[in-house]
Amino acid sequence: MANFTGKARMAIAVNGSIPAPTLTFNQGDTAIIRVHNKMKMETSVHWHGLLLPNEEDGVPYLNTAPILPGQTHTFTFPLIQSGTYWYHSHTGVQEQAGLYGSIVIKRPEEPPMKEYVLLLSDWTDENPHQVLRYLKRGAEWYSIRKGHCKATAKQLPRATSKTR
Ligand SMILES: [Cu+2]
Repeated sequence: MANFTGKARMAIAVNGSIPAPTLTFNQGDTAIIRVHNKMKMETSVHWHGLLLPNEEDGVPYLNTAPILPGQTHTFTFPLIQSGTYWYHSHTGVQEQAGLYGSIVIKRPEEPPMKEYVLLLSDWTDENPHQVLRYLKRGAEWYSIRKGHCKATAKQLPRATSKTR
């Protein structure tokens, strides 16, 4: 359970953390990352923006097998670039539930200094599946609820936890 707004919601954390831990590497190193899936559903981790062998990219059913419940998957790839990137689940709405984090790859000549990663994300207390359903329906549900379309707002029920 996570609570960012005063309302607790089911979420997905990595090592107990949302966002997931910042992974720090040095350019030229080989990253070895073991993903233990302790959930009862499959998962995936995509290394967003990293240049790596196709089979390490982490997009399930496209270039990496999904990580099944209870399974451990080891990613191994050379770090040929530097900079700050992020990683996230590429399965369902797991990213929206909290499965994302940052990756920092330092240049070899970089002087040692204290650095901070600022990671911005959005959060909803609603079930992300519900959000996706409303968005896909093409209805102006979120505008209506915010009172941007006053005429129809009265006719529609408010989304509550009961509608999940
Ligand atoms: Cu991505």
